[in-house]
Amino acid sequence: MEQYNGSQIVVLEGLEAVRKRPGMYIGSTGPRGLHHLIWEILDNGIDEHLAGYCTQLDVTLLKDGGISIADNGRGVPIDIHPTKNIPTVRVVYTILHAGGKFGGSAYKVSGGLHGVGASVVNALSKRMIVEVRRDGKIYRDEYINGGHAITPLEDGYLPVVGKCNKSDTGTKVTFYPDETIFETVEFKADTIHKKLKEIAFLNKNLLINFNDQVSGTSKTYQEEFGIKSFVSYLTREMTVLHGEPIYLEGKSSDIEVEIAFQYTDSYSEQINAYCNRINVVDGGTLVTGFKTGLTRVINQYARELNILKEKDDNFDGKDIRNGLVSIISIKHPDPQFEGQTKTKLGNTDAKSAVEDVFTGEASRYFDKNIEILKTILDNSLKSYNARRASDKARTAVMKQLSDVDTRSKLASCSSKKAEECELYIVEGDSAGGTVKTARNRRVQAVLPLRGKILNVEKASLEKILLNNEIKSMIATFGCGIGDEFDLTKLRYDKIIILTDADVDGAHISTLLLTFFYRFMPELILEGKIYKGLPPLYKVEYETSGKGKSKKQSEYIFNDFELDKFRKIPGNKITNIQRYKGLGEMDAEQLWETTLNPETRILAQIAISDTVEADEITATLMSSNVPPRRSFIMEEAKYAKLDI
Ligand code: 0RA
Repeated sequence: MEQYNGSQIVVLEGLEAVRKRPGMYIGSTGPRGLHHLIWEILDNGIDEHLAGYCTQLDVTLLKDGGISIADNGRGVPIDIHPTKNIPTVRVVYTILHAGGKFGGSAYKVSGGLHGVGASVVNALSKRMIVEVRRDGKIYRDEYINGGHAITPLEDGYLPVVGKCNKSDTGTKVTFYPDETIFETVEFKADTIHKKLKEIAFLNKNLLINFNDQVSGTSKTYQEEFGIKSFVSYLTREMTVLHGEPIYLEGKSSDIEVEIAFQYTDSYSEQINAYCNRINVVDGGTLVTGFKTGLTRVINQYARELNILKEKDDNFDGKDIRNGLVSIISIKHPDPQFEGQTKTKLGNTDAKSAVEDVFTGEASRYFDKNIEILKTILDNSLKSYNARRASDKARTAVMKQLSDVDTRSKLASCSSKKAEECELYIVEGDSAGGTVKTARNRRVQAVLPLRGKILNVEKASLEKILLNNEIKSMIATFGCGIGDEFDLTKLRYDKIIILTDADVDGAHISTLLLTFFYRFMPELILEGKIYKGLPPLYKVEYETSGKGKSKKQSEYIFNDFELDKFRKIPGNKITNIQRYKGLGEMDAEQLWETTLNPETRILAQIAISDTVEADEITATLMSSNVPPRRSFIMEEAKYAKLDI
């Protein structure tokens, strides 16, 4: 192993900071953080593609737990770095780049967790290998234990390990995440597939090969029509109102804008925004620009064509966006990402750029495609009329909400301090009854729901607001709905969904989550929604330590844990009871397993990606597709694992 020089000690101190507080750099050390490592390395290849030098990415999931990502770009420079005096490639992969990115790519970004740099991946890996192909030569550098270079340099340069064609250039990074840092180091092929598909949609024509050597399968992603195909993909299970998505593009003050959108018969709207290929989940200026442009253009046509009866009347933006599925993708030279999670675009020039491009290009498009314009106007008019009807319904509902009747099923808690109160939404009256007996009456309230709740994806707003289960939820939460939603008025710190661990229970919680996501998304975004995870088994067993055997019992929450339990030496299992539903537990058992904050398990519901979340709600909740159990729970964070 080579000697450390001064600059490398600094280097390692930098990477040591990453190892000490990985969460600060990659968000978490759970599966999400783990996969973030891949996205980080992929980003570099995508940057090279954006710069116009790379046409292909090859991702290989290796049998030994590693993953390699290769691009056919220019190859990371291997020359000696002017100030660090080591090969530039080693600088890239071992020096923590706070803020400014190496290479100065015009579109490199610092939004969200993106752009933290390849050195962060190295810091969190037990092994990393970088291979660069340039000038007909193959160079290789290897690092272990969080970024310690182990390849001896030859006269200061990296050794050449092979030859290649002069035109064959690129970079290949292989890494093995450190299992002392991550909760799990198992890459999920499914997660990678989804990401690669998204990357292909956002990077027209880029060829991406995914070779999964673990399962022995491979797949290629390439999208000739980019975000236009992305929209078609999102609407593939929906009823669309016009043939193909509308695709518009243009440039305004150095900002490249692409917009694709299509109307469907759904009652919700979907706007997925990307800045420099980064999903800005909370939208921001680029979304405002699109909304403003769309409202202006459609209202202008509505006036010209005398669509609205009253003279000075206008469509509401919401009327025009009803059933809309859209993608906005912009390329900004200096993006400002805002908000706690840095997932909102702040640049004011992005608003005017998107608005300008949309207004100009959409008018040009609609002048040539009158039929599609008429379809959109007709759809807006329907929502406009429905909105007027539902405004009346809403007023009526709001009046009713104060009636004792709609809230009679609620067993409230005595504390009125929202920050300590919890609301359990329980499937069925009978389980609800037991929870009422078992709970801590001071801070735990119970709202039993009768049977299935309405599928909001398939019902009009008017019908939704008249549904009894939904009315009692709105009344109980206290924070209103839709435009009038006010999180500060929420009466509970946690809203906990408690259903049986069977197909019906999964369906009910999916319907509830869909309702929250569509009408009170802040509840999910602010982490207020949880799922209670009741145990699946009660295991009675004897331990045979030192002659005496002791009878004991334990609750087990899933099959994986049961399997683990069976393998514990010395335990003799005498009985396994499988709980089919909450109703099989008595009050004491229910308290211990599902209500007691000390012993229960809650999964916090989160949304990581608006496209995925919207897509799942829209496609899986439509009537012809059976609901899938894994909805959103895949993103669940365990509030408490150590039981
Ligand atoms: C800056 C300059 C040059 C290449 C790159 C960055 C580069 C970085 C990465 C990271 C992963 N793949 C990459 N591919 C290229 C090249 C400058 C030149 O050749 O003149």
